[in-house]
Amino acid sequence: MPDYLAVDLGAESGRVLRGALRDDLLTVTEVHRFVNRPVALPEGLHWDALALFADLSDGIAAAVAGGSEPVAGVGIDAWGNDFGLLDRAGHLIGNPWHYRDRRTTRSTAVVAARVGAQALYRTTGTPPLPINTASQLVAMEGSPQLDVAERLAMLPDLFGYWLTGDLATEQTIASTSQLLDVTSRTWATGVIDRLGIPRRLFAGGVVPAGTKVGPLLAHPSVPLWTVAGHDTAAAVAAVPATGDGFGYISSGTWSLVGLEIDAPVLTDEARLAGFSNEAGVDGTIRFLRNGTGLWLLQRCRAAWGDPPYADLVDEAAAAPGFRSLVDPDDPAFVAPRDMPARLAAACRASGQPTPQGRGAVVRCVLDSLACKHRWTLERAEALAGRRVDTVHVVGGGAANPLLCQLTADLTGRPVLAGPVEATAVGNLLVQARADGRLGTLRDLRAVVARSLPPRRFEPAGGARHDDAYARFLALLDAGETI
Ligand code: LRH
Repeated sequence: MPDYLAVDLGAESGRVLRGALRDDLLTVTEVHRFVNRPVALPEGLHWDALALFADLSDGIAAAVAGGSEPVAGVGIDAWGNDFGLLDRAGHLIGNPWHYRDRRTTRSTAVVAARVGAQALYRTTGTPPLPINTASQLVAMEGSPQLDVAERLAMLPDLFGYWLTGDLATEQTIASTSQLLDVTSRTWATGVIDRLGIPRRLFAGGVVPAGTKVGPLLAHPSVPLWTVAGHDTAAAVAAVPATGDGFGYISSGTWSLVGLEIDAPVLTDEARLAGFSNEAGVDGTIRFLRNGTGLWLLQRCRAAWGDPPYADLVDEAAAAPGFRSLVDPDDPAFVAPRDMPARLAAACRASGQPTPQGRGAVVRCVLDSLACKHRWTLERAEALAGRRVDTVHVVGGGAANPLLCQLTADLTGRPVLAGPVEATAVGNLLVQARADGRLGTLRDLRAVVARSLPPRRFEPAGGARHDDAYARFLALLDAGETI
């Protein structure tokens, strides 16, 4: 039985993982891990696409050479929104921008003004966010790079193009652009025209997850498959749910909280609450909200000299709960530096005690994330008209027992935590299925539940959590930062 390789690119690190599917059990081993170091140039913040490509290529070469079984496929997933532009010779023009670069602060208003906020949402299902590809392209207006650009490649597709020489644009990653029609899953040419973005950039069309792209140039016996190129879509595909009544939190740098539904919710309420209808595998819709997640903890940890996460979580568990709360989506927390000081300033500004010491700061972050998880889950349920009985937490946050317990306590639903490697697992299983080895999405999830059984956290309930949540709601009302 052959193995598959997942290239999984995250904002902090990238990995190449090997997946072996034997008797409907998946085992995943990490082959290669590398740092992802954004580069700040005078003009702004970029990804180092060449370093990422060199690292992922090294990982693939090591995996193909090692291992007892042949490799039957490679798939690439990455964060959403970002892209490279190719010239008419197919060469990359400039360095891909980082979605955190500040050049897009005014773009969302421009995008909405040109298309109309309602019409834009009804067509694309995406609310205005500065990180959207649409916002980024509008911010590039007048750039000579756009004059010579012939094609746009979302980042996982760009790396796939470099691996094979063939550019395939995959649906789930394209749906993070705010330029894909949510209903037809083809490029929204009307929106593209109104935004003044050259239509030729989108000439190639869009293919679903599980499409064979072509053989790798460096390893001709190994094909590249499109997987769910958007990491969140790959993670949602790997939620080990056994029924339909579940909500999910893909918990990493971001907290993506939402539901899987069959048809998009395109109401004004959903738009104003900031919900996206992103494409999932098999025509599903990921109705979710992009919220700030463990980014707050990652940046605190960096400010403290990178102590182990486990130490920080232990210290937070020992600190008193719900003393001070912040809205994780407060724009004050977007920039990476001085996070503990920014959190303290937000607590002071809202008349709460400033957290003293690492444990108290981390506790403030985790309590606040759990409150925002509840807020988002309840909004998703109300907007989609559906109540969930279980919340699956997948991704890095599933390894944080305090965050999982607090999320169970606040939402009042059992939390099923794991797999931590959900993005890679989704990536691998989409390939195995495209290769004819699995059936429906439900079958795929059953493999995950059997191979990597989730850990269960029961909600504790109690007035303490409701009081804390009432204070959190008051904070949101005062800040209006949703
Ligand atoms: C999570 C994620 C998220 C957003 C953001 C930029 O890693 O993909 O869904 O698109 O990164």
